[in-house]
Amino acid sequence: MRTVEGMDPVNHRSGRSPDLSRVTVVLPALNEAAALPTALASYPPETNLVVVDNGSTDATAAVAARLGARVVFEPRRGFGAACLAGVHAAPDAEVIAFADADGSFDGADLAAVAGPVLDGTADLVLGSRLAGQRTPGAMSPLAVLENRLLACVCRVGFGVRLSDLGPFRAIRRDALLALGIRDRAQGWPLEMVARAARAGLRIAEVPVSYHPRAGGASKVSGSLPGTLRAAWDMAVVTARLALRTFPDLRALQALRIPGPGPGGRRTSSPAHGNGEGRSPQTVIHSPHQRKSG
Ligand SMILES: Nc1nc2c(ncn2[C@@H]2O[C@H](COP(=O)(O)OP(=O)(O)OP(=O)(O)O)[C@@H](O)[C@H]2O)c(=O)[nH]1
Ligand SMILES: [Mg+2]
Repeated sequence: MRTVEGMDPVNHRSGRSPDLSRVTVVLPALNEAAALPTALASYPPETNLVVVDNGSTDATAAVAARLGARVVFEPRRGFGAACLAGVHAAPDAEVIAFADADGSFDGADLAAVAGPVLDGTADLVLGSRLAGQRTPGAMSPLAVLENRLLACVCRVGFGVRLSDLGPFRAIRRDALLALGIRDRAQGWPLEMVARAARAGLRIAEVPVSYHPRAGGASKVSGSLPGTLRAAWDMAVVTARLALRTFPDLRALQALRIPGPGPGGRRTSSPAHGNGEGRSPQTVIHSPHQRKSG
């Protein structure tokens, strides 16, 4: 596993296979009827899949339901609104993973992404497309550049060293909700990482494979309006987080987050780590033995 800020590598693959029935995968989907069959087919059968639709005009919901996923409708528009609706729809999930619904990720990578969160060796794991195997053409040179820039923003602004701000990621549900992410649009993924860093969560990345979307049209980096909108949303999030304190992060004190044991240390930024969050001795605690989300 590739890690940040000197966290010791954790080879969760050498242990037992993670119990993926404890994971709910939230897949935000906007007009993804054509891609969903590929997107959903690759997940291990024990995985709980929640497809969140907030505004599709095609058969996204019907296709997702036919393929056995739970379908959640969210009336508010926006990528972040969809992600949050999926989290709220899975109250018993221990770990939430997020992935795109366009078939660009391989569900077989879920064990690598969720495994370190399930076994308690990381708090937030991001799948890095730039560190993993990419089908030629899966990411345009512009998308690669955008993600390198975002990785740079994470390093300089929030003290997190990443190769890619990937959307395929996993985090404990209680920790995620305690972060109090406010953005409801394309700034959601960046705000998650920024707030996790400020809260001192252990952030890690693992390589994941990445393919061109399996069908349908791009909403974000494959279209100019989508790219500009996402860039704006992320700029707003960055500015807001840079200017504001994080009073809501005190909610994390109610959780017990693991301290820097032999498995590694947290990724709080020396430049920004102002002690918000919780005391160094706290540990994550696992109220849920089994999800049903
Ligand atoms: N529910 C919902 N899903 C969204 C929204 N915007 C984007 N998505 C989904 O978010 C995921 C990422 O969007 P994509 O269009 O694949 O963006 P991208 O990966 O940058 O672009 P591609 O190169 O075409 O894959 C897909 O599953 C979309 O359907 C939204 O407003 N609501
Ligand atoms: Mg995509």
